Amino acid sequence: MRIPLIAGNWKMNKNPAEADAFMTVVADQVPDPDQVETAIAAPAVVLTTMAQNNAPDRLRLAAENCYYEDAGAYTGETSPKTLAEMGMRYVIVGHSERRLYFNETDDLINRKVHAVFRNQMTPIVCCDETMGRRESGEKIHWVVSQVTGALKGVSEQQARQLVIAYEPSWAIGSGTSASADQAEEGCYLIRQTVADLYGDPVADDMRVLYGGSVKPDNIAELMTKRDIDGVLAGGASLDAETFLQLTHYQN
Ligand code: G2H
Repeated sequence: MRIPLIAGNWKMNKNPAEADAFMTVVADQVPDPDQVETAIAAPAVVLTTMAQNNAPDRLRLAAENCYYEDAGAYTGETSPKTLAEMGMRYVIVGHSERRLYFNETDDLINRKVHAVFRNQMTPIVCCDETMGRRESGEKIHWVVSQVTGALKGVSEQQARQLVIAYEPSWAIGSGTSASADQAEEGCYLIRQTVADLYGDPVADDMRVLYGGSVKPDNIAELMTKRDIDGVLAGGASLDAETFLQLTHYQN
């Protein structure tokens, strides 16, 4: 059985004091991780404080990015080994903003996926899709090639633990989410791609999230879909009460 994962992605928002205030509100109120797992991805500089201060056991911490080497002369990069030592459970890899503004390629993303697994964390691999590609019918090829590229050399055992997020760029930060059916279509395509690569049992274990303008008023419908195992929420994860509403989508 796949445990739902409700993850927030703060992007480049919040300072350590704001992160502390958020944690104080949500610490005892997020669901039991055996029922619904919850995570917050924060900037590395903020994670340092969060990991030291009051990160509750039941809320997983996640990094928004990392480098693919563990240490060395890579000025300005974040070591996956250090993130693991700090207690990170997840690392977002290949978010569309990384692909768009920092020219991240499938090859780079694949190296990062290996680095995250090597350090016993779980990658949340993001897969995007532009409106142009959707309208021109290129969508399937585009999503399949991102998934295939990210998973090159990933073992069957690692693929089972993997999380992949389907995040159509036209829904990101726009305030307009994909419809539940459009989101399911993308998540289904990702699961089928993993099934083609590793077989149905692996694809059945792996979790697929939807991301793009998820809010308390659309999460419940998204979560009814067979291939949607959770969400990656940006804007709606910044306010503690709103994030809590997302995590309690079943109520
Ligand atoms: C997509 C999402 C979080 P938002 O980037 O990954 O952001 O929910 O603000 O669209």
